This record gives sequence, structure tokens and C-alpha cells, in this order.
Amino acid sequence: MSIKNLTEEELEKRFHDRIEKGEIIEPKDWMPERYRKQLIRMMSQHAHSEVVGMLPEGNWITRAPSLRRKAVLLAKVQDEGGHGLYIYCGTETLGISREEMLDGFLTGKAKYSSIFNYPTLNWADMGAIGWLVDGAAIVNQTVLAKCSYGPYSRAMVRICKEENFHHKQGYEILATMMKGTDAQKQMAQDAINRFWWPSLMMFGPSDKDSPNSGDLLKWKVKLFSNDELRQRFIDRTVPQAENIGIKLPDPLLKWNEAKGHYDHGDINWEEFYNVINGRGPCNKQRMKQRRDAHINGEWVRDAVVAHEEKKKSEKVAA
Ligand code: FAQ
Repeated sequence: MSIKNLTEEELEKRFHDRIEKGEIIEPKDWMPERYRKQLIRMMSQHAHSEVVGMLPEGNWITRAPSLRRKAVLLAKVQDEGGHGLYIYCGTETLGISREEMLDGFLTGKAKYSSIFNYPTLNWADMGAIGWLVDGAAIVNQTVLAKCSYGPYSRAMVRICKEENFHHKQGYEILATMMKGTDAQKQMAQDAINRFWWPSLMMFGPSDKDSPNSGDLLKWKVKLFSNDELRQRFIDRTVPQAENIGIKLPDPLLKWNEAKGHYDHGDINWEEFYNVINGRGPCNKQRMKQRRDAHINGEWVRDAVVAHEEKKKSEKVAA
């Protein structure tokens, strides 16, 4: 039977059956309005995060300690911009324009990841971002690569490959510093002391306080809950820290044999909500930088449109 003859209820049931069977939903397939809206919210916020995420590291490109480190950091920051573009393109397939998404972001209606509202104070912070922030992103995104929406899952496959390089370069920066002078070791430790807890907050509020998880898990956009992914990240990261002699700043971190996981201390959720509601250490600065970039980039957008129109009129004339 053609889906044209199905009622809304039947369409919804058919959609859920497809999700249950693990089928991938593509842009032209029927989908509930709420699925489309949730994906637009989550994917556009993800894209904004990648773009804002260029700022804390971009800040260190001119001050990298060697030409090799500078070239690597430059490539990494460029990759993050590319990730933003793939995800914006993927989100456009849901029927929202780039302009609408940017408007949501620049007017402060849409969020971006809390982690990018923390300052990068020294070179070791580049190591901390690569190791912890990209490490957390990989744990989250490797699972998203199997999510129910085709364009998002495919973007994640490519992005995760690149994030793996980023993760390794961050870990290598810290491993090198931990073999250096006492001052270098202290710098590395200080960076981890500042970035550990905010990295855990990247996974979102605890499950009981996560209003969107119910829908997203039901529709297999999320395959694991916020707390499950956070725990996966902790379990994976503790042995890596031990391996290079860095201490994670949580006195309650302890292997729990019965659970097969590390126990950990409480997250400061007040700090998390302050940051996601615009009151973090760098929120104002980050938004100003992005708004300025948007205004200063107007001539580039105009030039691209003018070029396209010229090409079109030449085609018509030919
Ligand atoms: N920051 O109901 P939930 C990267 C908001 S990319 C800010 O649990 P959900 C690469 C949430 O939006 C990092 N806001 O929400 C890189 C919601 O608010 P809303 C970005 C947060 O969607 C590396 C409210 O709290 N990754 O790092 C955060 O089910 C290095 C309630 O929360 C992604 O975006 C937060 N941490 O779960 C780049 C991955 N957590 O919208 C440069 C895709 C929650 O209702 C350098 N996204 N909120 O107003 C996700 O997996 C999910 O959206 C979560 C949040 C897990 C982030």
C-alpha cells in the first residue's frame, strides 16, 4: 500500500517499526514532526559547538612551541571548522536553512557545548583539549555514528576518524610534557585539573534531569544515556592518565570491581547550569567573537552569492 493512503497514526506506527528494526531514516522519508525538531535542535547545536570550538585552540596557533606543533594545531582547528560544515549540511536536509540556524545561534536561542566557555591559559591546555575534549567527543560521536538519521550518522563516521587524530595529538602533547621539566609537568597537571570536570559535563545533565533523552533514546538518535556515556569515558580515561603519570582531580575515583566501572565524585551541576545559561567564564567573549566574525564575513557571503548569480546568468546567455 502506498504511504499516501496512510493516516497520521499509521505513518507514526510504521516509523516506529522502522526504528525498532534498526532501519536508517533518510531526509525524504516520512518522520514525526517532533523527531525532525529534536534532530534540528541537537544537530545544529552540535554544529555550533564545532565552530565555537575553534576559538579556544585558535587562540594558541601563533604561540605554539614549534613549527610542527603549529602546523598540527592549525590543521586540527581547520578540521573542527569542517566538522561544523558537514553537520550544518546534514541539518539542512531536515528543511532548515543555514541562515535560520545561524540566527538561532547568534541570537543566543540555540546552545553550544559548555566546554568551549572555559579559557585556554597555557600550552598544556592544547593537550588537555585534544585528550579530554576530543576524547569525550569520540565516546559520544562513535555511538552517534550508529544513530537512526542517515545524514547525521554518516557525518559522524568521518568526523570520528579525524577526532581520533586530534585525541592522539592531545595525549602526545601531555605525554611529552610529563617527561619534561618539573615546570612542564606542573603545567600539564594544572591543565587537567581545570579541564577534567568540564569534560565530564560535556555529556549533559544526569539522566534524571535530561528532558530530551526520553525521545532521543526512543528514536535511537541516542543509543546510550548521558550517564552511560560519561561512565564509558571515565573508564577509558583513567588508565590513560595513569600511563603518563597525570592525576585526575577527583579523590573519589576508584575502581569498583563489583560494578566493573570506576566510581567517581559528584559533578558540580550548579556550575554546569551557569555555563549553559550564559554565565561561564568565557560565554560573552565567545559569542562576541562569533558575532563579529559573522558581521566581518558579510562581504564574503555577498561575493559568493554574486559569483553564483553571474555563473547562472552566463549559463542562460550561452
Ligand atoms: N553544553 O536533555 P539534555 C566537540 C543542554 S563537539 C551545552 O540531556 P540532549 C568537538 C541541552 O542542549 C561537542 N548545553 O539534552 C570538538 C538541553 O538544552 P535545550 C558537542 C548542554 O540534547 C572537540 C539541556 O541542556 N557535541 O567537542 C550540554 O538530550 C575539540 C538539557 O540536556 C555534541 O553536540 C552541554 N554539554 O543531550 C571541537 C554531540 N549538555 O537544547 C573543537 C551531540 C546538555 O533543550 C575542539 N549532542 N545541554 O535548550 C549530544 O550528544 C547531546 O545533545 C548532548 C545533550 C549529550 C550534548
